[in-house]
Amino acid sequence: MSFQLPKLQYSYDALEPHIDAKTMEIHYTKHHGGYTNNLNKAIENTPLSGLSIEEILKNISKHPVAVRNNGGGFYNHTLFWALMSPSGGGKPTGKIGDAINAKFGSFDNFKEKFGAAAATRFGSGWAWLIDKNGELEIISTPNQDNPLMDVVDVNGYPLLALDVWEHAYYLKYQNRRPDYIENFWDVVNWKEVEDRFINR
Ligand code: MN3
Repeated sequence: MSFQLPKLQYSYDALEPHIDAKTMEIHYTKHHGGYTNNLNKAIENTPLSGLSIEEILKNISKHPVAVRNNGGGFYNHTLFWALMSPSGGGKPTGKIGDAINAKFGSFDNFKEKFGAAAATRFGSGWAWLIDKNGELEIISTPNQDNPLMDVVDVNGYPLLALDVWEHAYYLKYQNRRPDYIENFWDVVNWKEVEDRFINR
């Protein structure tokens, strides 16, 4: 049994103008597709074959670097696509909206802190909103590491994720990562974030 590239739930141009169609197509087919294929190659005929991705990630320090990079890439992008929607944006409401206000004071404060984590991640990586033992926290990770891995500084359950690798934005935004981050807020699928928060 091998991992499958999950079907994208919207068309490549669905997140325009915030995420352009060409970036979406290359990011999904080439990058996510590549991580998926290379993960399968890395675990083929090993004891990891047949484990869930979460089971693999939680003990990632024990596995080869190819599993860390491609397993992270597989998981992170699967999550990232689901966390965006053509009908996304706006402010979080319900339980997640309340939790964000309680922790960060306001949605604007939260956006500023999350945006700073994304903007200051040097080189390639991700910004995250996580649930750490019932407490919301903003972190960032390098490369394809994520908060489920036993190699990162702060572990938790990922609620929101933003890919800040150049491949995620360079075609449209070039070096303007802050503009990409600002546009991300217009496509965030808060319903999905809340579902993750409630069912964590
Ligand atoms: Mn990416």
